Amino acid sequence: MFMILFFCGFIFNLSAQDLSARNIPYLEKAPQLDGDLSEWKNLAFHDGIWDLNRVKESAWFEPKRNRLNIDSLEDTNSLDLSARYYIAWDQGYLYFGAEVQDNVHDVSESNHESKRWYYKDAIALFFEAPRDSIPEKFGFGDHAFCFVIDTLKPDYGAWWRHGNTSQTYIEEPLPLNAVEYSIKMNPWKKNEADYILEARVDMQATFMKDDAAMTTPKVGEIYSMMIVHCDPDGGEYGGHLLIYGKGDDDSTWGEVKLVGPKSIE
Ligand SMILES: [Ca+2]
Ligand SMILES: [Ca+2]
Ligand SMILES: [Ca+2]
Ligand SMILES: [Ca+2]
Repeated sequence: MFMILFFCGFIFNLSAQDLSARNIPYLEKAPQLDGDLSEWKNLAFHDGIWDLNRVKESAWFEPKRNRLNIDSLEDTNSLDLSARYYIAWDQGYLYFGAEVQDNVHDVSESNHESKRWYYKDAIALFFEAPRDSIPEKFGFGDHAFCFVIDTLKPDYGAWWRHGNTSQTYIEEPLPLNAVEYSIKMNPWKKNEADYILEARVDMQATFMKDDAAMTTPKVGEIYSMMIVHCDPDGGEYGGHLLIYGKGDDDSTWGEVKLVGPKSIE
């Protein structure tokens, strides 16, 4: 009996570890949003390089949604998409960074609509703040911050999909006072389609806008998070990597926890 309990406890511990919150560290010094992440990337949450092969090994992998396109004209031996993501916070902002190797830059499409960031090279951060146990699709508390990798920064370039108490899927540009970002193309002088995104989103102007109960973020708070990285490369809907979640249902998004500053050994 004792052995069975011990074994069950062991299995439970393993799965608890697997589901444990990813920690998002606090930044004591605000970064310069200049397309160079060096001053804060080691102080942020990051967990290595993501590409399709790694996503295929993940618990949330679904082949229909997670795929990359190799166009018939592309060199099939070349790298399609590989990225590192960095996330941090302070009292005012959530910070996002991404260092991306890409083979084809593609931010235009024939059926363009402002809300169609997912048909362009784009990185979207999906958050539920705070996390709850109710499965919702862009309901109250759900936010996607979507950055099209277009250095011209069109008005749809920083997009906000969210919900409130009466509506789901509200689609609008992030208000100018809620976002600041920079994109650096070809940062390593290796490939013109490579890029770095460095961005911040004002939490008061987004998470707290329609939620009277939402207070200034504090250490220990639990949110949900998913990253959606779009890479059409001349195709239609094209390539997508879904990381830490399975789609618009927020109950599939991974748990993240706001923590204090990270110490670097
Ligand atoms: Ca910087
Ligand atoms: Ca690509
Ligand atoms: Ca929910
Ligand atoms: Ca691309």
